[in-house]
Amino acid sequence: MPSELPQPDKNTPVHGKFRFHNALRLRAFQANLACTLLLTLVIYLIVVNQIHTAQAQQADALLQSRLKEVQEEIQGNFSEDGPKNAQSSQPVFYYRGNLEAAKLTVDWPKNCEFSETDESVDGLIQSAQCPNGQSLHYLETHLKVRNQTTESLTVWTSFSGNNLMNGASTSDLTSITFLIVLISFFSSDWITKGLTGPLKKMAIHAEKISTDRLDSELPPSDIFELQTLSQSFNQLIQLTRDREKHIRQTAYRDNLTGLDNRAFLYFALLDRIKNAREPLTVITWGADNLDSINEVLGHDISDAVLIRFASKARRFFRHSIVMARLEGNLFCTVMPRNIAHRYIQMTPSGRELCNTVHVKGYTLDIQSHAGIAHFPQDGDSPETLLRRAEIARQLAKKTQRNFIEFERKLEIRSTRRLALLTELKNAIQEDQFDLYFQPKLNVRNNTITQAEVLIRWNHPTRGLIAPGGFIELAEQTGLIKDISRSMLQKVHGLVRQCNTQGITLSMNLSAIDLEDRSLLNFAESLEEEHPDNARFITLEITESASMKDPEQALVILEGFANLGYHLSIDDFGAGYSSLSYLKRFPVSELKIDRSLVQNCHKDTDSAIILESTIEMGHIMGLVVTTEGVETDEEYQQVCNLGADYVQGYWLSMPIPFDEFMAKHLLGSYAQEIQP
Ligand code: G
Ligand code: MN
Repeated sequence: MPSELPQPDKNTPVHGKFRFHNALRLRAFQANLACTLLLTLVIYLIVVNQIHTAQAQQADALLQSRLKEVQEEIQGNFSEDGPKNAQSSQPVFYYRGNLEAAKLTVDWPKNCEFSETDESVDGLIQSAQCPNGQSLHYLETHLKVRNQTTESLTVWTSFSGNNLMNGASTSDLTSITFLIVLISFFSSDWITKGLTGPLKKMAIHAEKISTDRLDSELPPSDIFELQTLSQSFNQLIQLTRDREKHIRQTAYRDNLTGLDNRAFLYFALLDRIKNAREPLTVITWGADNLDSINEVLGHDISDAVLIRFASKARRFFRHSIVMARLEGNLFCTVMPRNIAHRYIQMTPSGRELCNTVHVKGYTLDIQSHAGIAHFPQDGDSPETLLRRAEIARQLAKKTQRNFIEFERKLEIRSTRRLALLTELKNAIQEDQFDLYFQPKLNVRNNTITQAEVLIRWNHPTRGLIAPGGFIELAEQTGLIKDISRSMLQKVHGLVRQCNTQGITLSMNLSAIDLEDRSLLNFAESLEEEHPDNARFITLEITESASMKDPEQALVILEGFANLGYHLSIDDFGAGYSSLSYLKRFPVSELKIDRSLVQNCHKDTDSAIILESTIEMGHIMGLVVTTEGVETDEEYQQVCNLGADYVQGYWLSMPIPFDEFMAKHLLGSYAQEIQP
């Protein structure tokens, strides 16, 4: 499924990681450095202290042994500048005199600090702190010599003391610092990697997920916190996955029928077109009479019909790639062309789609017409293919064909129609319509007392356009209502003038005019302006128009009849008819279509049909007019078969009002004088 989500910038996460990695490393390095320094300091202090203690003990031992030596010496071989200890690397001095005197000798270290409270106790080692970190240990003792006199003896030694930096050279310090930095660096790197490794994995997965790969999950981690993070993240992914699934379902599925929807069809078609693996066929079709089902039986039934209709279609087009409801009652399928070809060959009748469905006790006949467009020949984008299939479908619907395959000329037609529609709207605004008049001959008394008012579009560039060229479009777009209104108004405006010449007028109504009360309401308003006019006007309703919704039509027609209008059934015999309904309409005239008049003088069957139709009209108490009489022979025949009125080119083409009035006044219709 193509995604419209913005793709993440490939560089961003890399930079992000890099920065994150370095920041973490710097922090770890700082922490490590501080810790290592502290640790080193503590160790250093302990070591120094231990060395010092050891040195002090050694110094004390030396002092004791020296003292012993000197004592033996004095008591034996006495010498004033007694020998110095030659065995030890550390010099031990003695002085035959008391401590105060010893301090004056050259060997006594200078500027040593003595504890004030210390008093020299006989034979007890004392200590003092001297400059350069030297420690001084000394003792003073009294001993009896041979002459039994008591002599003072002072023994002392000094050694490097507990001064921290004492003895440490610059190179030692540099090495230690370098070592500390090195240890800090590698340990921080190790820690950072331990953390960024799993984080990096997480980031890669997160990146995958952000590029619409919701199937991946974050890997488990040995680090507790990361494990928790990873679990939370996976829960989040699961949630997003569920939500996405739901969104996809609602975004790409038609809720009512369970088929795909337009968006899905669009994407799937686009995908197939991009890959261009095989020729495709797009088929659109509709449940065309659903509107009437909706109106008569309500939404519930029409929804149920759609569901049944959809499931039938799904079964029928089971080889389709996509099967979608585009909107309302419109469906579409996409399938490989060779398969579609088999369907088209196999089901030329298309009855499988136009079918009866049984819904909630109703048996309903669904009318359907299909439009077909092929990829690549008819277009290489979903929009074009759908539009062209739709153009073909519209034509199939209009011409009552089961299906039509798109052809170039259909589009030209539809473009022209679009242009015409704009022009038609304009024509209504500017009233570019002229009235033409076609007289009717009363064959019983050979007089002209009626004329049918016909509309012509006086197009600024295309010239006069007959109703066949625009009425259908006007009906499909509802513009016919405006046209009928203006016609009715114009006809009302002419009634008085025609009336003085003994002529009544008739005009055509459209099926659309019988669907709602708007024209009837307008007629009522005209009644106030032109009272009593209506009885000089006949409204012609085509048979099929009145049949579309006979009940509604009946209400409207009765409304017109009540206003005084005469009503007439137009084009009778041209299509499907229901006499039982016709009988219920308050009509007074039956106009028989040219298709029944044609050839009525040539073949017997036609004559029989025409005759019985005329007779039927008479039986129903209607005045019968035969339309489209073009030749003398036809005229003779319709007269023989009992028609009351004759209309057609034989008598006159539709002509402009002035010409019509002039001819009427002069009585110059050649045919009028004929028997
Ligand atoms: O449906 P209705 O009868 O209102 O149709 C009238 C149309 O029939 C007008 O457009 C008119 O031009 C056309 N028409 C009138 N008389 C004849 C005729 O004798 N032959 C043919 N072919 N058309 C006619
Ligand atoms: Mn007519």
